[in-house]
Amino acid sequence: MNIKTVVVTGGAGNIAYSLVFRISEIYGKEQKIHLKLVDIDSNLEKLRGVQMELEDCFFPWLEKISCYGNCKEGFKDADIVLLVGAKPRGPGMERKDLLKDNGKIFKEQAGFLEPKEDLKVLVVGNPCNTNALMIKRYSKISSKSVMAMTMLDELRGRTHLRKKGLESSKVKVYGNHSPTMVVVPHGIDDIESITNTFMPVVQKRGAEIINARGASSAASAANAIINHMIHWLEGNTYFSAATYDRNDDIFFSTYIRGNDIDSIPVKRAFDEYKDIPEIVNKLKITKEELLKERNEIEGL
Ligand code: NAX
Repeated sequence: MNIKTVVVTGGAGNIAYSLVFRISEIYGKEQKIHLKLVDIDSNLEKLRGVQMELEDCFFPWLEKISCYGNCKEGFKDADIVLLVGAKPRGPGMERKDLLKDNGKIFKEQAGFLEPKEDLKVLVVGNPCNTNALMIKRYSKISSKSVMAMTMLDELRGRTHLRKKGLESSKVKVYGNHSPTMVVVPHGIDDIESITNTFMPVVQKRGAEIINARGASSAASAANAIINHMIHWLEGNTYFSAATYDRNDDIFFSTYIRGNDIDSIPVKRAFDEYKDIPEIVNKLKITKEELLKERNEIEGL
């Protein structure tokens, strides 16, 4: 029997709690799955709670479920690795400290990833672009097996347009998954409203949800992970994701075709908007931010 092994780190966290019960949507309900949940040792008991709930759902696709307090065992035989777990930014913590703490976590995790044909590793834990760079640098897997997630930003953009009665099947996200991200709806020419209204709405949506809900996006993030993985596996649809740029040595979000990961997303983005200075300036800012993040994790 063909069983796919799907690993979710941060398995005891908020996003995972919305994600794991929907994980069969990635491959379709016919596919049997061995689900491996990974978290830090001190959360093993919580992981077991999630395991019990999954078992009680009596899902036909759930062949096996295992819990781990380390990635060494957790990553074995993986077909898909969803790197959701990360250290959160605590009160008074600076972004550069967050970068370093998570840089170390992702560097360690990278060492446990085993190369496998068609392995797909999605980095969700923030700062996701730079964490993805750590995975690329310190693992033996192909850079084409690693992406960082900006799908939630794309879906947020499409939602905003729909509310305004504007249909756009593509909302392109460029650069870093941070407030500098550049978000452009395809086929809409009003640059002023894109830069002054549309982009800030998407950029601030995460903070708006925290203010309203008292907690960060979880179910919508889980939904974006599933969307991303379906697109990636299908290989023939266009979607937003951060991929490795071999020239600038950063993970830069762009709009890509599933399997056509060309390793120069920065150049493609600048080429696409070369006649629109407002967008080019914003692309420069988000690229600079990624280069700065890259410098901050040097030597970890
Ligand atoms: P939670 O704090 O609820 O859960 C994180 C879990 O990760 C915890 O259970 C923690 O113990 C675990 N963890 C920490 N270090 C670990 C390690 N070394 N190995 C395994 N597990 C580890 O956060 P949650 O709300 O689930 O968010 C998870 C991450 O997603 C955060 O970094 C968050 O910023 C990021 N997000 C990324 C998004 C994106 O679009 N890329 C959107 C949603 C979200 O903000």
